[in-house]
Amino acid sequence: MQMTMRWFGASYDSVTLQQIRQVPGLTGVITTLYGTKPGEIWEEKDIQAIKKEVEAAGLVIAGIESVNIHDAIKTGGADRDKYIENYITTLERLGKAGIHLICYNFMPVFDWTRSNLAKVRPDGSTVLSYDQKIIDKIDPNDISTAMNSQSNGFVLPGWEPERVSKLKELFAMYKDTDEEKLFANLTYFLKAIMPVCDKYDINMAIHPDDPAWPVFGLPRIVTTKEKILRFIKAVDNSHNGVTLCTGSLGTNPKNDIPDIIKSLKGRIHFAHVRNLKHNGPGDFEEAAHLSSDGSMDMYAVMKALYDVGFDGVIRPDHGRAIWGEVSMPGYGLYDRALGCAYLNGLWEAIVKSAKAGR
Ligand SMILES: [Mn+2]
Repeated sequence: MQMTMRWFGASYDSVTLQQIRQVPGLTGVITTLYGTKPGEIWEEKDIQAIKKEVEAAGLVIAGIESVNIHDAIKTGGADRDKYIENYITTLERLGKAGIHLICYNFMPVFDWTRSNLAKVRPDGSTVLSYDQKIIDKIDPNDISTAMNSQSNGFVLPGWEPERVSKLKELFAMYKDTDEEKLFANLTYFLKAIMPVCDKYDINMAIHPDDPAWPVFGLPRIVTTKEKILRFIKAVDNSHNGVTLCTGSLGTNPKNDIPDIIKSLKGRIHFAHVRNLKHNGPGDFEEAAHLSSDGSMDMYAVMKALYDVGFDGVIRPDHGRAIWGEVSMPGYGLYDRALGCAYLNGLWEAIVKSAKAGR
């Protein structure tokens, strides 16, 4: 596996490439052209510039998170083929630049959602949390204001103000999009892009919906083992794969993560490994990576990845805010670095035990 950290680009991130470079065992970053909008074709010069910048710091771009999907593709709108063509052009340019991993999501209207971006834990650290009872009281038109008011001044991925200013329009676009239509639109998109993925050996890794249930009455289709296997089988090409995000799938305690990993052998191209603490139905908070700090068995997760022969890119996903660091919520340096060290430690123990036949 290749250990990485997400980096949003020098103009958007509080963490520098030089700091990331000093995390032991870390060789790459997951980045994006953060200023681009869904549907835009990425400029070759911009791809080259960020590649050079990352490589100058002694790192590589291990993948892109995300190349976002235009709403016309998600809703099956009249102009979706134009946006799929744009997406293919971007993939072609990324493939030519030697980038072979793309993370994306297929969530309607809203991206990842939380009710609190700085819940204070007993040790004084703060974490992102979600409580369905609080979300149920929020008008969907106010959720972006609620999220962005807690962003520490950073632009939150998926919550860019220019997008959320068009909420009414977006809800109208998705009016007729139920689960089945969303599924059909996803497979239509995947079938259209597979040839370019084959040509440039690009692994597409869909990110699960977060949380893993419908929010504000909008359909969500990347939430359970059965639903994931359905579109994996519908477009049966190894380049059609997933981002195994334990923190997203794990929001639903019924999701057995090691079992999901085993069922997706060969199709997990990217892993986001972090822990959560369940406080009650529909109520969870993010935790430190260590198993004992949350509700998940992180050893079992890493062991399952090892057992299916996972050799893809991994990142610790989110971290807590600790030691007074101010960053984009979930994306400080300190706790993600601790997460990297812990996951690397688990992995080393698993590999050595397996080799010793224990
Ligand atoms: Mn994730």
